[in-house]
Amino acid sequence: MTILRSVLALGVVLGCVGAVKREDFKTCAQSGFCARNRAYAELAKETPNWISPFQMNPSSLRLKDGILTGDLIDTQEEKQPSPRPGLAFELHLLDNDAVRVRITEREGVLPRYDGVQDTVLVKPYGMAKDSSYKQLSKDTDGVLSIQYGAQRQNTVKISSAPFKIEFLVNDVTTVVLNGEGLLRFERLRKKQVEEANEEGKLNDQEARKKEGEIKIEKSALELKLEENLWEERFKDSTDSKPRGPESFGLDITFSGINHVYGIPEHATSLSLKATKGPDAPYSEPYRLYNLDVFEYEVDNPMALYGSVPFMLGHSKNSTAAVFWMNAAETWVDVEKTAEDKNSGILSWIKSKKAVPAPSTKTHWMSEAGILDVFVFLGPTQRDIFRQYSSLVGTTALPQAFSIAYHQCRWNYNTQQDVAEVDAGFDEHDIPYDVLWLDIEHTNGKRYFTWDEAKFPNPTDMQQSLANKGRKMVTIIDPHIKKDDQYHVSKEGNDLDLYIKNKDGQSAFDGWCWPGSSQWIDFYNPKARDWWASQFSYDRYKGSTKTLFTWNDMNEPSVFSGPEITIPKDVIHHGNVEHRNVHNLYGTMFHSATAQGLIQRNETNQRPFVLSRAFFAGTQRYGAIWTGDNLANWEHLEIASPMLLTIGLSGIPFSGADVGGFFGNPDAELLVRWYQAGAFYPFFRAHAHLDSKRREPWLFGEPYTSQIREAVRTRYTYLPFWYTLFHETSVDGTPIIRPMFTEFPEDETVFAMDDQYMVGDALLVKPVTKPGITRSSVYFAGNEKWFDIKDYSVEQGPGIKEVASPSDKIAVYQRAGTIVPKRERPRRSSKAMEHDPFTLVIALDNRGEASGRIYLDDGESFHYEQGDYILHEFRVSQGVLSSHDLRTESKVKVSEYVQRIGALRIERLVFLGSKIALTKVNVGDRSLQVDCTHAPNGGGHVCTVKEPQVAIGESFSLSFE
Ligand code: NBV
Repeated sequence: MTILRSVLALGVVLGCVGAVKREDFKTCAQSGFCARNRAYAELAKETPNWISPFQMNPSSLRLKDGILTGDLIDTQEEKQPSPRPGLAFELHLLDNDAVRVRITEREGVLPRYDGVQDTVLVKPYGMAKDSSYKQLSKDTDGVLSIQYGAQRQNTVKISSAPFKIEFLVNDVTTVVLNGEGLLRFERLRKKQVEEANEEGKLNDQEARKKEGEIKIEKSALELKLEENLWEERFKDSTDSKPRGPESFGLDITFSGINHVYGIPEHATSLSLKATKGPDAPYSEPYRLYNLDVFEYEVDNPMALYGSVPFMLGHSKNSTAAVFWMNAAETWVDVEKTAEDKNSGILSWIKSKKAVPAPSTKTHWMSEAGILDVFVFLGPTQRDIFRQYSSLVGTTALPQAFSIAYHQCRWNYNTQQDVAEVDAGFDEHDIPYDVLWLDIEHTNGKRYFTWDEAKFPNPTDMQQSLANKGRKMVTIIDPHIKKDDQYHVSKEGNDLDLYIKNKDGQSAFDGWCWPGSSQWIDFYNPKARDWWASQFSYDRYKGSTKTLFTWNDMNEPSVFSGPEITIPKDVIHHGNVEHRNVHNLYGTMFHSATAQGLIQRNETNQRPFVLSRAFFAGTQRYGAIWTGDNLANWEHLEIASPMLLTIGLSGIPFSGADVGGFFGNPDAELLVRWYQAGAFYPFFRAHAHLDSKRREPWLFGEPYTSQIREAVRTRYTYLPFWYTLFHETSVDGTPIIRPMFTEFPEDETVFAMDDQYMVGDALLVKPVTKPGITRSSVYFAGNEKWFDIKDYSVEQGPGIKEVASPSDKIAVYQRAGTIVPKRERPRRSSKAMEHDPFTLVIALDNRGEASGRIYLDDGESFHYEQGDYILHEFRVSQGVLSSHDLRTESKVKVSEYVQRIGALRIERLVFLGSKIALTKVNVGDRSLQVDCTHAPNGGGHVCTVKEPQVAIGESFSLSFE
């Protein structure tokens, strides 16, 4: 087995570009619990008048302090000779209007794992106040309803027999749990008891059969429900499953909602495709199981490196979301349907709204843990992002440099190589902020070390980058080479910090880059602290404060493991089986690393850590990227929907390898990828070890200039990007947004994923096909859109063909917005920090516009104490005003930030003015204004130079 995996790894090293090895990864049919839960869904479908065997005992329901509790009875179980007790049900009404539903075993044979919440939820949430909800009725038929929400606009209705939960917004059914009756809950059981029972049952059955009592055999589907309950084999590995089957499943219907989004990571479209039903494009459910998938395939619901079990549904009339808080392997079926049992015909007649749109039925299946799901009813998407992120956390505000451009390659080989690449950027006048070193920089893949022959003086190397305001990132993976001479390995052993084999005693070892390796158990708090301490400057020799970190292979990737990952039956601290927490492993590693970077400094510096694996909550620790994509047009195309999906699922700081990781892009693809990447929240070029060198100048002209232009464009918009990062750090609003987030009522955009918005202001349509010089762009809204390069104007709504020659992609600023920029090209973002600003003011039809700027020192946590600048710009009735939005106005802003705030606005550009501006005044000073016509006759472009106002100053400027 090991040899086979090593051959595979060798294939990786040699960079053989082939296709994804589908056979390395399970299908639903090969994953015991998925097959059983799917068979149950099929049984439900095939059984006329199927009803869920679960019933809520109405007399058990109690509502107190925002928590409703009750007993859930499994009527099937009750028929068993020795039935297990019913399930415990809880419903929490939260103070942010979310509702949490928890179902678990009462008095189970073994405890079910319920620890995900401790890692994922930021803090204990507040419960809804007594005055904010009201129990409506407890009818004889066992229906209990509670009204809740800011305006009591929401209702949650719990039906008893069969058990189902409906969520209504203004009396319209929006989300339904168990409406299709697919709730299924496998109880933990003892193997010996089970076997004895089984034997007893068989003997009994045999005897009764002989007597002719049992005539009906089990159907094929019923038999499937009993398959693979214990030990399970896949290829050459066996999952011992010592606790037996413990999966559960539940259907969640988004009523009257035809589009659902989220549940990354998959290389699929933004609007999720059906996996079931007559015309379903996919036959496999979407899988959530963090895996290292070599050469992943586009348009496939296979699992990838990260998982976020968050799904958002949106229609013209409603928006709702669910967060399925479970870190075990999970599969989700999606089915689109014209009708559903719950679409609430009566409720829409009552609400006098349009006939409901088709619904989306989803079926969630998890291997272990407890059923724990949050339901968010908005009412708007912004509300949902706020509600969800208040539970799992918002994006940590990154260091300013990290949203600029990063140059990476597996590998920059020597210190000399680094110096030459660095100089190349200056020679070609291309800005960049960070140079990355991949695994070859280490001494034999021993992380926290350097290959001394190739990198004899890492400190000097970092210093010479730092002299130009640049940083360095080195890779640190979670597999630790087994080697007693290697201090990290030895300490890990001495302190007993590794993941254990299924016996819970010996350390697990497997095969990875360094050869035989062990994996740090990040579930052990001691291991996390120890790991964090490895980043101190005295331990990580050769590191300086401008060195940051890249966490790769943290799914974790184990070449010798089943599905290239760690076996599910290995044991973590506290006797937790890996199966329960698999999808969280990478995040725990990511968080311990971020902690290390914070605590290495006395001076309160923000960390920067890029991770490949992710889960809900990852945003609190750093950025992620979409892993090993391919240098082809399909992968460039799929990057937009992937990043949009990850972003709306709470992790906006993400990017895709620019240029494509495997293979060699031609110059056209590379340029187009830079143009797209300049509008990814995380903007990094990267390449495989065996790909040809492709630093931005290597293809010669005109490509070098085209790449320079793309990268410079990114730098001009850095103040705008940074402001968006601030916004998301406060309320979880995605940075790059699907069109439907900004235009929630325009059905044309609900499935649109080849163009998107950056914030609320910029519309971006990457070119993702070769040989294209025109793009067909959808301009939404009844508004104008201004080309960011030449200010030509397009009027929405409608599709227009616009020019996308080789030196640009379509990027437009939306009327009604004000975007802050810095327009002087420099070699790094640091070198721009004292530069003046430009405001681009795109007036809407009423002559109005608004926008913001957020600024701080770009490095420290002092902003948390109010050391920042936040100004809002607004144009109304011929007046441009700027006012302070800081809430902590009493807090003293540091001298440094005051200096930033005193930087001047050097230019105001007014777009969309119906008449040429003639007079512009600040107080009694009148300013010079120059107007020209926008190229395609879309109005005037008027520029005011040196208005003599500062970026952090409150001012008011009139124009006519
Ligand atoms: O460390 C080498 C690579 C890295 O360049 C890439 O970005 C990661 O996604 N790493 C995976 C391991 C090997 C990939 C074939």
